[in-house]
Amino acid sequence: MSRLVVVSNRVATPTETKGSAGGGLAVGVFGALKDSGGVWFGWSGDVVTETVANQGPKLEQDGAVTFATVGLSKKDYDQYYRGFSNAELWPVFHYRNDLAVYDREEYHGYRRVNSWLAHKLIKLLQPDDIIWVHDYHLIPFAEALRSAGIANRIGFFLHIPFPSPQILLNLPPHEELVKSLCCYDVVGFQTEGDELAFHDYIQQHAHGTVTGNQVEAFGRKLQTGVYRIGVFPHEIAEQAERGEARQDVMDLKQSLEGRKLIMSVDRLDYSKGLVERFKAFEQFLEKSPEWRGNVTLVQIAPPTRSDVETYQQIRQNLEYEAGRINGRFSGLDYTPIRYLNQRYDRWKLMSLFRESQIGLVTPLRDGMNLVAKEYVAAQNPDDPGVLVLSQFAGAAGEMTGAVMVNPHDVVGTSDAIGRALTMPLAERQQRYQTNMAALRKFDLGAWRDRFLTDLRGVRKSDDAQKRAK
Ligand code: ADQ
Repeated sequence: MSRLVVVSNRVATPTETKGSAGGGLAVGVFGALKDSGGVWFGWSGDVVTETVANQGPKLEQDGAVTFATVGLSKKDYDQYYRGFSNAELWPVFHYRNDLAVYDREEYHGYRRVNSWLAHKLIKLLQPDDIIWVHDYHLIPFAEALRSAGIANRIGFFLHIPFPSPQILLNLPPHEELVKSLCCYDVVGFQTEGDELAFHDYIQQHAHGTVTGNQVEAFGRKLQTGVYRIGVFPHEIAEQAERGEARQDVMDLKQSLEGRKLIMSVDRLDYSKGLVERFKAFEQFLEKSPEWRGNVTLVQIAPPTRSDVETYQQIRQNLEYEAGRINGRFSGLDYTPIRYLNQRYDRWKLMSLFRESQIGLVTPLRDGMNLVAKEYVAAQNPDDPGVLVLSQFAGAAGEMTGAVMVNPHDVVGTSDAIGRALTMPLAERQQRYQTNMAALRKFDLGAWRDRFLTDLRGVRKSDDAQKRAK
């Protein structure tokens, strides 16, 4: 079997790839690397001097897997990561053109860093390697490799939504970016809607053709596919069960004094619908005085990208809203919203999910949303909590046992909270079983294996190009 090379903006540390310490994705990708041997390449997360950056990549060996990381200079970090990736691509791909800040210099920096990273990787490549590139930071990566004569099979998976053409057209270099995507052999999306949006762009704006999942555009042939990312439900259930008896979780339970618990966990990001969620909870307390003092919303939201201005604003907004709502409904021994800005160990999060009666997951737009899936997997089958889920999360396509909401509809979400809190056991169990069946079918292993099977199935790129002519 040919070696696998994974390329992502951030590389997991060897510890994060080990079972309960790390996130599911790191564990899943590492599993594939271990099986075929290979390299995981990307940014170390450090900002360093240009001299140090140019010395990389730093190599760390773990069995058959090499972790290869480079630091970024301040200028590269600002233009490639903070700038074009997170202040332009992220908002546009989440349908928030109003928050996007386009800066031509940053875009050039984004392409320059992609090219620089590609050249760093070339030194580590073998002719038969298959290369799997992840996410929006690295759209031009394959193009840079192709320009240097690399003919290996290269696949790309987009973790976030692909916007419909009418939204994408707002992004000044939209055509160059889609052209760059066409340099991959396989391009994978989270949902059918994302794949369709890409096909629409190809047909309507790139003079290309789409036949089934085969795309021809910009003189290249590629295939697309839908690969719904999942979790390992069995592993999560074990973590949740193990955490139940630990002191922290018992302390939380005691501090709730028999109150019902609603859990929400998100990175602090405007796409996650946190302000709308707080308002829906406020509406619920306003309309249902009998629940005041009897239900607590725990919102865990560790800050991310705090050097991007829109992220500073969302943080301020949320602190204000939490304070305002708590001011309205708190009692001497009751705080309706507990708002925590920390990261927690996975077992702790999973056992908090298990203790709660509702998982409130209401993003305004989300590629998939793994928290929704983790919430379901962590439940006690005999007495499961209810997932209340936004229709705009990719996960809504499979989690059909959730109570579905439109997060912009504050009253509708508030009604859903009331319904979930009073839902009879039989209905909760039935919804849980429906969701669990989907989780088992589309687990993290299936996502990874299906993508890699498709990528291994394409011919090397020079053959593909000859066929395209
Ligand atoms: P994210 O936007 O980061 O991912 P999500 O899919 O929910 O969103 O994954 C977040 C992960 O971080 C979850 O595993 C969660 O448990 C963990 N996490 C969140 N807060 C935490 C905390 N305080 N402490 C510890 N862990 C925490 C992007 C896309 C998603 C897509 C994923 C995977 O935006 O749509 O589902 O990639 O493809």
